[in-house]
Amino acid sequence: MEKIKAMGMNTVSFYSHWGYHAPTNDTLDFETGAHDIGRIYEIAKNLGLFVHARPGPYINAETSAGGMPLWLTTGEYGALRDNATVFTGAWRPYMSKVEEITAPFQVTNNGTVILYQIENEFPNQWSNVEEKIPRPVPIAYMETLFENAQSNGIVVPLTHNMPNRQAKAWSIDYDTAGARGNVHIYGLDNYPTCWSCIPSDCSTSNPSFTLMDYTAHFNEVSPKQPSMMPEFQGGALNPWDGPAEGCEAKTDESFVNFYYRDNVAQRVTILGLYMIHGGTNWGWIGAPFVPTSYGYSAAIAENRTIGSKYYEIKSLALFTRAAKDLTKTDIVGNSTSYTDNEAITTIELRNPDTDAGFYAIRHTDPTSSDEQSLRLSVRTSAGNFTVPIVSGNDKMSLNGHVAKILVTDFNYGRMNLVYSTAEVLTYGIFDSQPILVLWVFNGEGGEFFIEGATSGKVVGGDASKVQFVKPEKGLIANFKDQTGMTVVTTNEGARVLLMDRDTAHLFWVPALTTDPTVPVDQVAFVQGPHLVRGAQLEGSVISIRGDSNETKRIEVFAAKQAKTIRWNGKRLKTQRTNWGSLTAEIGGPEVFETPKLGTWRVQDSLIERHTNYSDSGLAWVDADDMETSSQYDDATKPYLYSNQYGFHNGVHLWRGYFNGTADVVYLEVQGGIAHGWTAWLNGKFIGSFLGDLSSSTGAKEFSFPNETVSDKQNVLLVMQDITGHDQGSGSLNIRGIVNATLLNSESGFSSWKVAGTAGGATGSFLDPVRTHYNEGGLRAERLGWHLPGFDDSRWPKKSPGDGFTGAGVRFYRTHLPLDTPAGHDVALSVKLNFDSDETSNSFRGYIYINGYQYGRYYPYLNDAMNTFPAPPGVWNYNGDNVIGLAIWNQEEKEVKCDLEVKVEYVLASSLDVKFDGTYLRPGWDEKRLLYT
Ligand code: IPT
Repeated sequence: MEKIKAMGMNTVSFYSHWGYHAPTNDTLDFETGAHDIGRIYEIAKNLGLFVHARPGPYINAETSAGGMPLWLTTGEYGALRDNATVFTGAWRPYMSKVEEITAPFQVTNNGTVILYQIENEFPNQWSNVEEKIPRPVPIAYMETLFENAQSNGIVVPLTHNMPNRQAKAWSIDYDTAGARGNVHIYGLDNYPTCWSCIPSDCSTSNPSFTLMDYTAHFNEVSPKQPSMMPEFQGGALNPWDGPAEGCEAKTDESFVNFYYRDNVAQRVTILGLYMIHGGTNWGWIGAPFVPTSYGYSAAIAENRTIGSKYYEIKSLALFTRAAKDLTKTDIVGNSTSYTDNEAITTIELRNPDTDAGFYAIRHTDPTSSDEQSLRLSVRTSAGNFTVPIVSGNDKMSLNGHVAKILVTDFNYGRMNLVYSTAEVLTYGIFDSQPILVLWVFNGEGGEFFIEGATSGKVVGGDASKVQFVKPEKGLIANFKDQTGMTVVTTNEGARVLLMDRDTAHLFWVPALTTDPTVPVDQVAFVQGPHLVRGAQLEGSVISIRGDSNETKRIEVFAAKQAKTIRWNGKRLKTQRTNWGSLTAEIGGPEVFETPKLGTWRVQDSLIERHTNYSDSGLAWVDADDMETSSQYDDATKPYLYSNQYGFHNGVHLWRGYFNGTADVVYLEVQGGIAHGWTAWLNGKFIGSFLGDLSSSTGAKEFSFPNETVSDKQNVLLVMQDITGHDQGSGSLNIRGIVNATLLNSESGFSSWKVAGTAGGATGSFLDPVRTHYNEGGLRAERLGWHLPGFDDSRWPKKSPGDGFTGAGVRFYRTHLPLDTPAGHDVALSVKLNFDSDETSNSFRGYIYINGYQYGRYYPYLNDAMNTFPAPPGVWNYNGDNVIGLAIWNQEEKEVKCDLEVKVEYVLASSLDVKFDGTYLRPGWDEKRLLYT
């Protein structure tokens, strides 16, 4: 969140996940571990960020059943996202609780929550959109959600987000039919290059850099509301078959530069980026969720790295934060006739109150990245100009997939920038004197006109590149070939900083206040560091917090009272420049290498396959339901649907008994896209379904090998893993065994038992902190071998790299002692390595870090997606870490797999990753022993 603030953003949005807070239909947890959403509001408030809360009840978000608790998926609650009493009764306690927690944090209570979204991409208001024929049930559902929020004290605007431009739902302006169900602010989501890393996942895919007409859409659907895009593409989810490195290339710094400027040009005044940080929960429609993630190629990467994409968004966000006139504009023109170059199109926005102008220029063919040069005709208070006007100098250029927003009559403090061919980065006011910051692409030049100034001087940088001209109403400065920073002063004491893109990327504007609107006289400017997280001015000391990746000089602009720079708590030898800024050298990070992993120990994690194993313990329940509430009732009986037995996540074990011989078993198992299963008869491996990227069901027929069938009692063990429930209308698709049929058997299966997440059958899960999503019914999980504090001292010493032969599951455990250098942020991930020439890829690996399941590795389906970062708090940087690895060999061949802890980055930082996060990592306890 500090990184979001440092980017220039004024708001953070988060989804709250119903299923995470409601493990059963009569529990709600907003307290344990990381469940307290009130903390998000407090942190946002302390950082100076508004919050757009998006609690669902449905959220999508690549999560299992789109965030619906999995106890809803049995069919007992009828259709989801419906207005029937049974479904309303299910969501009301959760939504009410979120609202109760949120209400005191609203901006109206001096808090931080400014918008509140109900539902998510729920397009069902109209059965006929153009004729506005309403659909009563979804409308009643939306109305109930709306009333619930208001009756619980939510007074900030209620919002919604639509997935496309066709459905036009829930806008009070569009609803001239009086259909009801509308929210206060209509929203439209859009992902121009597809929301998936694999473009064929999207039904329509446009050539790169195609644009859409949002203006016309908002004019039609929500003309009296702010034009809001709650989700605009910030990256792309990465499905099971995606590239390991993600899709940053298609949503890179050019993408964000170009598209986000277009959003501004189309008068989008509420713009949310999905996502700004993090990973996607593996996969998409068909099988989204497992409790692990893979990068979304977001500006703040899953491993918390920031780079050029982050910096490029910052350049625009700092501008929009300072350009208050942008919040109220009309589009007064859109054509190619603004410039002397047909290949360039300009949109002109004007603030009707101040007459400030904003000219957004881009290639007329948006897919073009040719270098174009141009002069632009602007209308200003000082007259009409075609700029740049200084003759003999370069024209403006537009080079690559980029756009520019150029201002006229831009007020900065008491000064007026009549026009500028360089983009405004920001401005600030220090001791009543403004500093304006302008930037151009590396090596480009620019020209700007300051009203009322009569002379100017280059006080820092190369004076020979700057030329001054004095028209009647002020001063024009024209500069060439910008590299680094140039400082210009005018006779009135105002300063202008000119910089190239690289310099702008490392230019920060930390706020000296927690007011999210960041008044321009309450900022500092800092150029140089990798990241500036915050600043404070106290007496003569300007204290700056941030991250450093190298030893370098930084430059700080602050009020004159500041004489010394303190960087991350350390006073620096500070000098003052001729132009009034302060400079000092900051240090780089220390070298840090991960310590060696401790001894690995191993245990068999699948003794349940053997005939002499007793399944009479608490872990198991009889799977004997002859009826189901599911609409999918066409299955062999008893119903082997895991959710109706209280088991929802991860590995499920099914034990089916039959008497006397049989030849063949036919099994149809449903676990979601990329799921797999393996079967053993009387302890002997009979076969596996290794997984499929296009089907959530795996059907197989296996003949029983000679001498595996007894003429007395036989037990078949089927182990399956669940990759999540489908999203949207697919949420009710069942998980479990759809068909289990014996051929040439006298009596067929006589009975079944099932084991899943410990405690599931009785509705009392054992790990409220990490939650039921974190663990399935693997022996290692039920018995808590993945948890810190479990005693493995009597286990044999063997590492996953030693390998093993035979279908089964081994659980490996080791320790990583960490003591990272104080004052550093260290990002760590776990990586699995194996050599496909040497060993089988028919295995599934589950990674646990201090009990958190942080990765699933399915090399048979994608062996490249093998790196799984985890955040501080999951890692303990100040002591022992327990790493667990379950290897499920799906065939008899040998599997071998090494685990490595990787340092993603080491930065000198103010972030305290060594905070005490013990509460997030509860240890093993004896209750686990009951689930043997
Ligand atoms: C949009 C969802 O609202 C969001 O939850 C997430 O799933 C996102 O997609 C993709 O990452 S829906 C989109 C297909 C328009």
